[in-house]
Amino acid sequence: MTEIEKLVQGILAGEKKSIARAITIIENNGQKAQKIISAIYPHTGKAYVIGITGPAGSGKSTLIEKIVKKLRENGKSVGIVAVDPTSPFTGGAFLGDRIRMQNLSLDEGVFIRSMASRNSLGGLAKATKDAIKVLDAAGKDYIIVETVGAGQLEVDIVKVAYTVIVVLAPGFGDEIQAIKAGLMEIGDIFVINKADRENADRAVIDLLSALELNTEKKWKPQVIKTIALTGEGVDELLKAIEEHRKYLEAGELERKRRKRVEAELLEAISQRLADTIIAELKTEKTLEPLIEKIMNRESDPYTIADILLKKKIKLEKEKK
Ligand SMILES: Nc1nc2c(ncn2[C@@H]2O[C@H](COP(=O)(O)OP(=O)(O)O)[C@@H](O)[C@H]2O)c(=O)[nH]1
Ligand SMILES: [Mg+2]
Repeated sequence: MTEIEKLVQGILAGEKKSIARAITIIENNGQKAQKIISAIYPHTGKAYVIGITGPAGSGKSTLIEKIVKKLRENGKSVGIVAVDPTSPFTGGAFLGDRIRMQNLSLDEGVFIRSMASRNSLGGLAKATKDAIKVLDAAGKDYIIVETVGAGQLEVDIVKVAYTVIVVLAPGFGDEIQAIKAGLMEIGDIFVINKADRENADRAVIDLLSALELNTEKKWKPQVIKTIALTGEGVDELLKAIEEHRKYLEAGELERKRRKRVEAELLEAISQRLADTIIAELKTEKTLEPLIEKIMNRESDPYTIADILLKKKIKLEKEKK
């Protein structure tokens, strides 16, 4: 058995060590990574992916801990992917928070992983998607992806989820921040966490009125109050997740999946094509003269790209 075959067997058996190693290989994104994805792909498509986003400090990680506990009580296995360097899941938070999270990871039915942000942004998004595939193949019933909702990348990442939960805390102008970060459009469920604070009701009202503007959606986003510290409201949140899931499963889910497969395929094609042409240019040392040509205004980047593409297609035809 090859090293990869062994690893894949470990993943399919749900072994933590194999899952962890596979995700590390995926982060480095080489030939091996592709082999792993190809081997596990037939075993994916079963997990339910939940995205949790929102401003830093709104209580996402704390809430996830409580959600996972409930899911475990119901006998469900869970994978957590945190795309957040300050997450207590990864050691970036206060000691107390961190210890609670680490207790979770001692549970055989829970796998926690943070994605390294040394990757390029595009690379990070791809690695996150592939890590989800590994956890899916490993048989996790639920996969929770935590991102700090701060920009386009986070919005992109959270789009891998079927149900997107936006977590806000009252009193910090989070609603405004959420609108700025484009979170209002992507949330299926909105949580006002830290409801132990007095201005929580005000935040709910503000949020509801902000959501009113967004009436095109067929699914009416729900707003739920929680106190992640004590677990209050978490049952309601889980209920809302299941409701949204049922709504999706009545038709929308298949369409969502198809659109994502299409996007992923197109991205893979353009990436491969670009990689191939660029690699050839570099080995043939023809890149420099082309840059020179553009610098001299004898041509432009788009024209050169077209010429290279045509040349490539012609070469492939001649090969046949
Ligand atoms: N008062 C209060 N504090 C909370 C609540 N939920 C989380 N926190 C605290 O808020 C801080 C940030 O929480 P964390 O889960 O790390 O937020 P994240 O950055 O969104 O993941 C931590 O110190 C938590 O203990 C809550 O419901 N009420
Ligand atoms: Mg966090």
